Amino acid sequence: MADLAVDLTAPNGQKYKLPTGLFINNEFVKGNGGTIVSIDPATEKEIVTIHAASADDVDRAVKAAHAALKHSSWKLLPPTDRGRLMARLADLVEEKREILATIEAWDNGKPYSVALNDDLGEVALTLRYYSGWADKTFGQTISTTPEKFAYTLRQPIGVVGQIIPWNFPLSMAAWKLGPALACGNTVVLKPAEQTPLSVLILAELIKEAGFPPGVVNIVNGYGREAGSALVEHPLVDKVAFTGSTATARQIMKMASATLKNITLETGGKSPLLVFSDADLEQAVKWSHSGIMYNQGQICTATSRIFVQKEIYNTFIEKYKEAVKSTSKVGNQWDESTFQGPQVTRAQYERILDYIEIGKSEGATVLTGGEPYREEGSSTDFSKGFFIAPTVFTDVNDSMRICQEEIFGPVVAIASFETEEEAISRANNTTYGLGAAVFTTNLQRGHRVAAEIESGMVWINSSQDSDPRVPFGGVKQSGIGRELGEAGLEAYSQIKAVHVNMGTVL
Ligand code: TXE
Repeated sequence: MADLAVDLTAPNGQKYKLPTGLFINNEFVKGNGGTIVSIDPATEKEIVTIHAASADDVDRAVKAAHAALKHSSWKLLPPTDRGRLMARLADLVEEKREILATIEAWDNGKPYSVALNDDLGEVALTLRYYSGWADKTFGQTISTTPEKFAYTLRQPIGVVGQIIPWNFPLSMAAWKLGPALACGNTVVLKPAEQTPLSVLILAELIKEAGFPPGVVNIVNGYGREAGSALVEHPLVDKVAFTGSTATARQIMKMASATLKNITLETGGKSPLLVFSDADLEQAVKWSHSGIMYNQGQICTATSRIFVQKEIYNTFIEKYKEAVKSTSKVGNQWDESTFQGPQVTRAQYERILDYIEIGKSEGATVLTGGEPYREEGSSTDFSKGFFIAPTVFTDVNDSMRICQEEIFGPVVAIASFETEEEAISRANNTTYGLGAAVFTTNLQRGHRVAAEIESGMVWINSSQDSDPRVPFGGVKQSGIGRELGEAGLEAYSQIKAVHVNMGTVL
């Protein structure tokens, strides 16, 4: 494959030129790690074939990032100007949001309107938020003795390797790039091989915004080759990863060889508790979108719902109605689509396997439970990775569908009697990413929020996320925090400088 750019016309009529190479030193270059074929998950047709990075290509990218770290055009750039570049990038993302959303929807399968309004909105907001932090991260002065004092400098960690998943490709890139650049690091980012396309346009915008060569390098490639090479590279000082818990474990092992700083955001099996005093309409609405949004491919998806016994039957009835009225399945371009195809055949099959596991474990399928098919729709369902939104009832907590992350439009609903029982069952998981509680009792809301073992809790909502608010997990859902002021700590290190003003020993 020789071409480094191709002309594409998306199903919604948008035309654009897509770079297909690796972005190193602000140039697109060929990759030597084979190719990646990008597939439209609604039609299973090829969109385009792009370059993949070999370990040697990753080495080139890391060396470019290392050189940029030392180069005065980045190292000596006043922090305010660093922030200005980031704000410019946010502006460019907004200008190009229709193209970016088109590519995101085509490559990932999410509805175009969701990509445009939610994903692209979040990308610009996150970059702009962190642009404001660039000149507001300071050290401290610490008095020690009358003749001595110390001060701290907040310095970048260095070259950062960032590995992102396919469920929110551009948002994940912004979550990772924002704090890293605000703190003055340089970056090699590896997108997921399932969704490699939209970040290629982001790369063009990074250059257009004026970032010096080597500050951001983007290498598409496979996890086992390009991903491992990035994690193992001795010049990479930090690795930030979002993906599966299994891969996170491998990354921790690889990173231990050179004792790299790491942050990990992994899987979840987040609980959502509905108490009998809850606003039922609200609880149904949020608990539906909390798992069904983004085709259920959300790390914080509230995939286990616990409903207090007194209202369980009414809740189930209303939930079924909500799925019927809201979860409209279709292709990315139909404006009425709520749920598009799953991202890949592998994910589609994995979810269908879990549905079969749930049935064989004895759970009841309230609705769904199979691939989605519909006659006479504007979407052709003879192809594509469409799954009927699936609700399991009559579950018990030890079932695999209640313990393992399914990462699809599949939810398990159980009942509980007391607050104590609800908390203990919510915490009965190796994960600890998100949790939600629905109640109109103020004390109970805060009491449960404090007791749940998770990095984030929503009271009377689900999936709220904001660049100003820290995001991350406890237990096997991750290490460290992204977003907010906490996100800066993951990308800067403190140097202590001791000063002696006196002359005696
Ligand atoms: O994840 P992987 P997969 C969960 C979800 C999903 C499951 C499998 O349950 O069904 O993981 O998804 C890179 N060294 N989540 O297989 O493998 C890979 O190239 C370095 C939850 O897609 O973890 C990609 O860029 N990197 C999640 C990234 O890791 C490696 C989002 C994620 O891929 C690597 C995605 C290696 N050895 C999946 N192997 C969330 N937390 O949001 C792979 N990669």
